[in-house]
Amino acid sequence: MSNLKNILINRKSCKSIWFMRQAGRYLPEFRKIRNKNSNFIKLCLNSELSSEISLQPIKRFDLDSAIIFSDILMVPYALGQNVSFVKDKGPKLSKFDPNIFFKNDESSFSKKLKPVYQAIKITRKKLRREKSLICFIGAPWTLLIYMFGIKKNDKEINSTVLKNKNLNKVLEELIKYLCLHIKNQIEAGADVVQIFDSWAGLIPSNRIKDYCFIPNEKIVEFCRKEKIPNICFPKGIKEKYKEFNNIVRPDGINLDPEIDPLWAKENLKKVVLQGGMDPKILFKTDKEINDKATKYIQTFKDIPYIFNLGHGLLPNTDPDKVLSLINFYRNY
Ligand code: 1CP
Repeated sequence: MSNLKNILINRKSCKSIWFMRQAGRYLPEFRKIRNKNSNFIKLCLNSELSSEISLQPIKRFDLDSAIIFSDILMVPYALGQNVSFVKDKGPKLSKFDPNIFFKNDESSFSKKLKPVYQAIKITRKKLRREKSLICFIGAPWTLLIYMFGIKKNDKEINSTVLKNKNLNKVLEELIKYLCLHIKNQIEAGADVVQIFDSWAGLIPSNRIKDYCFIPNEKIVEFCRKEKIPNICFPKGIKEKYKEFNNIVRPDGINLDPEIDPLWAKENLKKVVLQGGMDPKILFKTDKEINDKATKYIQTFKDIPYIFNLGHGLLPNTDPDKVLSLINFYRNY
C-alpha cells in the first residue's frame, strides 16, 4: 500500500494530485483534436494523438500523474463488439454474441489493442521520470452493463443480466482478458492501474459479492502476484465500501462523493485513500471549492491520501477552476 503512494507522489512537495477524466472534453485543446477525429475508437487507436491528449493536462497543470487516453470500452471492442459513441448520447455497442465472444484468443486481443500499448510507450518516454503514468480497465460488472446494452434500471438488470445463463462464464472470460490488458499496459510502461467499477452501485445487495467483490478481488489478486500497484473504484456501493476493502484488499481505493471522509478514515484501513470530492463543486465559487477541499485535506492529513475527485471532471468544467483548485491544494 505504501508503494502506491510512493509511486504517485510528487517528490518535491510530498503531495500527489491528479484527476479522473483530466484528459477530456473540458479542455479546449482536447476538443480541437476531437473535432477533427469524429470516430472515437479510431482516436483511441491513434497512438500519437492518444499520447498527445494524455499529456495535455500535464502540460497545462503540471499534475503529478498522467492517465492514458483510452476508454474502458476498448476491451469489448477488442473482444469483437462494434463500439461507437453517439454525440451527446454516449456509447453504443453491437449486440453481444456469445459465438464471437467465446472464440477470442489472447494473441489477437493483444494485437488489436497494440496501438494503446504503443501510446503508453510514447507517453512514458515523454513524461518526466518523477511523474507517474496511470492505466486503467473497467471492472467486469461495469463492462457487462455496456456489453449487454443495459439501460441502468433495476428491472432490466434483474431480467437481462442476472438471469443470463452465460453470465458466470462471460465474467470469468472477461477477467482473463482484463488481467492480460493490465499486464500489457504495465509492460508498455504504465506504473499503476485503476479499476473502474462505475456501475457497482446498480448491483442488488444480495448479489454484490458475486458481481463486484469477487471479480475485483480476482483482478487485484493478479496485480498482487505481479506486483502491480492498483486502485479500485467501486462507485455507489455506500457503506459496502468497508466490506469491499476488507475482501478485495486493493493498494488504493477511490472514494465517491457519497462517502463521508471521516467515515472513510475510520472504516477503510490498510489502504491508500484517493479522491472523494464531488466534481460538481467546480461549478461553485472559489470559496466553496476551497472549503470543500479543506475538509478532505484536513480529514486525511495524517494518513496516505491522493488528492482527486469522487468521479471524472465534467465536460462543462472551467479549466481555470481546475487550476485554482490545484494551486489551493499545493499551497495548503
Ligand atoms: O465524446 C467525447 O469526446 C468522448 C468523451 C470520452 C472521453 C474523453 C469518453 C466517452 N471516454 C473518454 C476517455 C476516458 N474514459 C478516460 C481517459 C482519460 C482520463 O480519465 O483523463 C477514462 C479513464 C475513461 C473511463 C470510462 N469510460 C469509464 C469509467 C469512468 C467513469 O467515468 O465512470 C466509463 C464508464 C466509460 C464509458 C464512456 N466513455 C465515454 C462515455 C460518454 C462513456 C459513458 C459514460 C456513461 O455511461 O455515463
